Amino acid sequence: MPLAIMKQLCKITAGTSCELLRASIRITLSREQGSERMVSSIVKRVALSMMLGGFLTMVFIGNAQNFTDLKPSPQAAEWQDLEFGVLIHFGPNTFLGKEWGDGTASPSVFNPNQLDTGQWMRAIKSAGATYVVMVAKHHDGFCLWPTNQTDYSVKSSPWKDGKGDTVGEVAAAARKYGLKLGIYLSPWDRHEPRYSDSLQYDHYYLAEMDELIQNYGELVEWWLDGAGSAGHVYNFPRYIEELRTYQPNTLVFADMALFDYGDIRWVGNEDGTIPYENWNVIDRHGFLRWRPVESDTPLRKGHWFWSANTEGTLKSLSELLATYDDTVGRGGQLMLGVAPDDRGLLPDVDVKRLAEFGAALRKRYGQDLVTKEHGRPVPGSSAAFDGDPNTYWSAPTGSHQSSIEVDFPKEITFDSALTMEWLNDGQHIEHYRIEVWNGKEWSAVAESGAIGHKKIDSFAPTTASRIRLNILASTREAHIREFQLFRTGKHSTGSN
Ligand code: FUL
Repeated sequence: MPLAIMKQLCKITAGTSCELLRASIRITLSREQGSERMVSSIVKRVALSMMLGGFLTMVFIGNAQNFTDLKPSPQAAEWQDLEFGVLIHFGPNTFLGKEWGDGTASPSVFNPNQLDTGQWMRAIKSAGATYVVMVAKHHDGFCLWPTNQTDYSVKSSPWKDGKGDTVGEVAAAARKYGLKLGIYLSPWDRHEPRYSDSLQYDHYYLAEMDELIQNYGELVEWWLDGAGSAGHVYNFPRYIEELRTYQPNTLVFADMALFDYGDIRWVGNEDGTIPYENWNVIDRHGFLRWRPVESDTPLRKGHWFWSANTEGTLKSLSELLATYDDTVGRGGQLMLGVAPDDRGLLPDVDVKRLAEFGAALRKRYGQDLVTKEHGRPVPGSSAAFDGDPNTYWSAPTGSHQSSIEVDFPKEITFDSALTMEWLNDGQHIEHYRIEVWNGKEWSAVAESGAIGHKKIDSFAPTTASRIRLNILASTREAHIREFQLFRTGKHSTGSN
């Protein structure tokens, strides 16, 4: 009997495990002569613990995760290339001067008489944004598309005699102007009576979501706002299942406390700052996930919705430029909030500021000195200096240190560097210096840690003809999409 069991187990377990099992049975047999029942039960116990051990080993190996081994999905890599999006808030709050409506406002207040989503998109585009996320429903529960799930929507408003569809107009204009589209559908709903019943509300949210994900074309981002939801239980896995069915490439933004396994994480503030260092892989309850960060911040300080007499809160150009450097320049996504006014137009001052922002960004980072001043990269590294982020240079396989260098026919003066890591194989660079040759040795103008999608370093104006990116530590061989140099004239802030 014990031998039969052993043979069975030998088929289940393999190699050395089987040897161990045989040895343990041999010992058992010699000690427990004649007690077949006892042997059999010990064998069963040994077998069980070995099977359990094997199972746990398999689970462990299967789940073994390493921060720098994780890679982004193709969708995440593409989304990170978008870098700068705009979040649009518009609804009854716009007409009532509120930030958070309580869901009691009459739909009759929603009546923009000059609504022009083309004007919104032109202004957004002028800032250099690549996509828009439209708030289809804020916490007040009012739906900006003619939903069949509630009467609390544009259908009950005087705007276009209840025949309008703001989400539809935004979707059409975004496509016309070459901007990708995302949707914000607030989980917290202060109007809908079913909100008090989690199960019923899940059905309601799902039905609303179904309309939005099936009728407005491809969506690049689905925004789950965590505000107001403390204590409410949502069936997020079900929502995301539905989203993935119809929009398999949409990335889900969510505060980590709201939804454990979103695709994009909230930065934790609305100031337009991403704390450095910024790594894309995050440990959430022991589970590692590629979850890049997004920083949402409104164009008018403290105002996601438009309200009268708040022009003074409009961020200055220098604040916006600092925001860009502290978000995109730290490898994250900038999500800037804009708010059409009660006419349905972006106010002139906002339009002007957006255009100034875009122009200043192009002035700062539009003309790379490496290409402009005919920089000559060391052989083999030209892909990092060609101004094309679709090509990249790779350090020798398996290396943990490497450098790339460029020299110029004439000295150049520069005060900023923009470096992009190719992330498709994971994020690897941990420590680097930007150095100039002073005739005798290399000296550092900037020293920093993670690079990630994009890293902007700023320093005092420096003049040199030989410049290098010296990668001092990378968990695997480094991959660099771009190493660009600029003379921006910005105030020196040192590297971070
Ligand atoms: C927050 C909301 O409460 C604000 O009203 C706004 O929508 C912002 C983008 O997210 O959590």
